[in-house]
Amino acid sequence: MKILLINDLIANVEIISDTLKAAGYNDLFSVSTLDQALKYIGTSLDSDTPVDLILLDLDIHDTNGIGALLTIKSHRTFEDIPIIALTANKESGILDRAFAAGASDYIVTPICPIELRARVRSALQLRREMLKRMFREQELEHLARRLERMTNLDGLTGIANRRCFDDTLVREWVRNGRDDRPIGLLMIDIDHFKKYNDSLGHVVGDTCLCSVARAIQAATHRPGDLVARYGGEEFAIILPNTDYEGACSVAEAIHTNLAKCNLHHPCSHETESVTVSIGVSSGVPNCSNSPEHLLKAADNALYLAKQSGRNRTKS
Ligand code: GH3
Ligand code: MG
Ligand code: MG
Ligand code: MG
Repeated sequence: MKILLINDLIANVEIISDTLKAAGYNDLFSVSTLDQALKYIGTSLDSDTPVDLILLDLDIHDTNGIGALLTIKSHRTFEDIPIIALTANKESGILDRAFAAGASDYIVTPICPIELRARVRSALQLRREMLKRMFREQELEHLARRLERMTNLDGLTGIANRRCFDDTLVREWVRNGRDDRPIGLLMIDIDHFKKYNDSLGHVVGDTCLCSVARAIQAATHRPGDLVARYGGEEFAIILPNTDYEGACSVAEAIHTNLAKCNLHHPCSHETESVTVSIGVSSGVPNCSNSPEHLLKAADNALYLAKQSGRNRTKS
């Protein structure tokens, strides 16, 4: 653990260094002015191991000790670093002001080595516990973010999963219904994907699913649009505040993007590349319809697109 000593009395510096080094605290850095201290703090802000404890002499001659304390504590990275205040005069009310300014402990000079060791040990112990707690909190935040991703994203393609789709559809249904706005819905299914897998294998099939997901994603532009993997080789898009015409233009963009990708399909006689069929529906949410109606309409349209030759959009 790193200790910074801010003190301009050579005698004190020597006794503190000797005592702490004898106690095994070897990472000790000593400065004699606040400017030097701030410079040191500034450089250790960039380092992995910033200061863990500051010993600050309040009677330092070039500055007011309480002001120095406040200046150090005003650095955001250093607000959590314990500061032990040193003073020759504990009767003057300076200790009250030191604690109010953020000191965590004090030592009256001349220094008693036994007291110094005990107070430093205790301050560093608290610092260690605080670092452990901070680390655990960071771990927990990291886990919470991972869990959130796992709950809402599809593991293969990285786009939203079915659960996220279902939740979003209900939310958008309520929101767009309140504003009397239409929701557009697209159901997208890869054509002859079973044959693709059968001839190229599942691993290549998985890669293809990722490429198709990207091509679909690239066809949407508004922040509220949600592209999801609905299941197997089916995708779905929720387009808030979008009518039939708008939804059909997104479908067209998907066909165009996929054609540009030109993913070779060994068993597709018509295009020789991977294509999709798309069903489109759109409607203003009201009490005589439901998200299920909208889904059913898009699904029926998708069936029609398959029946009438695939690689096309029906609504
Ligand atoms: P259609 O044009 O009528 O949609 O024909 P299709 O072959 O695409 O439809 P079908 O429902 O018969 O087959 C879907 C195939 O999608 C079956 C399965 O091999 C493949 N599939 C589903 N999920 C995955 C997956 O996660 N990875 C891979 N590689 N293939 C998948
Ligand atoms: Mg399918
Ligand atoms: Mg099918
Ligand atoms: Mg299919």
